[in-house]
Amino acid sequence: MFKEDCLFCKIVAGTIPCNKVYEDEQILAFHDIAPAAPVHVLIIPKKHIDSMNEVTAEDLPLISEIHRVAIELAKQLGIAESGYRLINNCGPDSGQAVQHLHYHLLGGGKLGALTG
Ligand code: IU
Repeated sequence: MFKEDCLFCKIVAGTIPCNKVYEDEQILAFHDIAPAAPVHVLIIPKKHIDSMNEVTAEDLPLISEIHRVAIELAKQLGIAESGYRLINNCGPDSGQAVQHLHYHLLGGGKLGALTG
C-alpha cells in the first residue's frame, strides 16, 4: 500500500508537497513538476503499484477510475475539445523514472509526434 522509499507514496502521504488538482479515496492528481506541455498533470493511484506490469485483474476498476478522472480533468482544465494525451510509461525502455504507476495527462497546445 505505502512504499517507504517511493516519492509518489510520500506525495500521497503529504510528506512531500504537490500542486493538487484532484483527490478522492483512491486517486490523486497533481501538476507535473517539470511540465512537458502547457497542461501536464500526473494521475496516480494512492495504492502503491510499481508499474503497469504489476496491474492485476483486481486493479482494473481502479484503472477505469483513473480514466474517468482523466476525462473529468481534461474538461476542467479546458483541453477536452482541443485534444490531449493520456500516457503511461512502463519500464526502462519507456523512460519510466518514478516506480509508482502514473498517467501523464498532456495538452494545452499542439503536441509533438509520438516516437517509438
Ligand atoms: P515518468 O513516466 O516516470 O518518466 O514520469 C515521471 C514524472 O514525474 C516526470 O514527468 C517528472 O517531471 C515528474 N515528477 C514530479 O512531478 N515531481 C517530482 O518530484 C519528480 C518527478 I522526482
